[in-house]
Amino acid sequence: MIHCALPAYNEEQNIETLLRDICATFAETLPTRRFRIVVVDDGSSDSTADRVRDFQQELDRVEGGRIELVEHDVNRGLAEAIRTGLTACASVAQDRDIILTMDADNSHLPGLVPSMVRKIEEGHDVVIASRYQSGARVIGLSMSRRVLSRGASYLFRVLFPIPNVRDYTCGFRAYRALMLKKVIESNPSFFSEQGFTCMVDILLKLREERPPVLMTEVPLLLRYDKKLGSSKMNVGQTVTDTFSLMARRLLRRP
Ligand SMILES: Nc1nc2c(ncn2[C@@H]2O[C@H](COP(=O)(O)OP(=O)(O)OP(=O)(O)O)[C@@H](O)[C@H]2O)c(=O)[nH]1
Ligand SMILES: [Mg+2]
Repeated sequence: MIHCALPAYNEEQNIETLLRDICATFAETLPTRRFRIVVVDDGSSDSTADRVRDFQQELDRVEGGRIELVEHDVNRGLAEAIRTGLTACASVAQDRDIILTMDADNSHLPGLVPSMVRKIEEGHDVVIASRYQSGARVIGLSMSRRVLSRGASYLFRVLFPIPNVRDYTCGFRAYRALMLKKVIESNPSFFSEQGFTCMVDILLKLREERPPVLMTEVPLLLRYDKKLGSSKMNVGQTVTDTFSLMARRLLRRP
């Protein structure tokens, strides 16, 4: 089974399109795998949860898939939404399952999932949809955001090298369920980082695991132009948090 955790905060304009796209793509391209989508509505003040409930009823017609909605009563931020989503997936996943995360803003296309699944089947434990692999494309993202992301990628590669990994921050990933379940169970502080740096921190923690966690990447087509509504990311806060995380991890502080 494929479990897909979707953290969603005020995504009423995007979530239904994304869910429809995931269901159609998975049913067509991964017909032998059942799938389960866990939407974590992170205390949205818009109608994100209602949009998901509407679609849940429609999904009765799609074979092999189901959608679950977990609601935070107040907004707790991306890190807590990721924790809730990954924990919900890992707690029921079988060893041979695959656990995905994607942004719910429609900028990540589910058409990439079959090649990510294949990489896990080939033997990798983590597959990252990467903006920095040959063949990747980013459409619609501002130059300043591109420069910041590229700078972060460069610094993390120099300070915390991981074989085959160039994109430390992208939220579109696939994990081998067996590996993720073991790591979550054995490390009570696996989800310790708050803010948008939680995605990097997961990789930095997996980097420390022994035997080594095998990571690889596939080139991402980032369709930022398909995202409706404005960016909710606090860029200044994320830059500060990123430098703080780098310093703490270099000094081996929590
Ligand atoms: N911004 C934000 N996103 C959240 C929060 N909780 C969950 N999310 C979801 O986390 C995912 C990633 O957030 P995004 O805002 O898309 O982050 P990003 O892609 O780095 O930046 P933008 O797309 O420019 O906003 C999206 O699916 C959000 O809906 C939260 O508290 N704040
Ligand atoms: Mg986004």
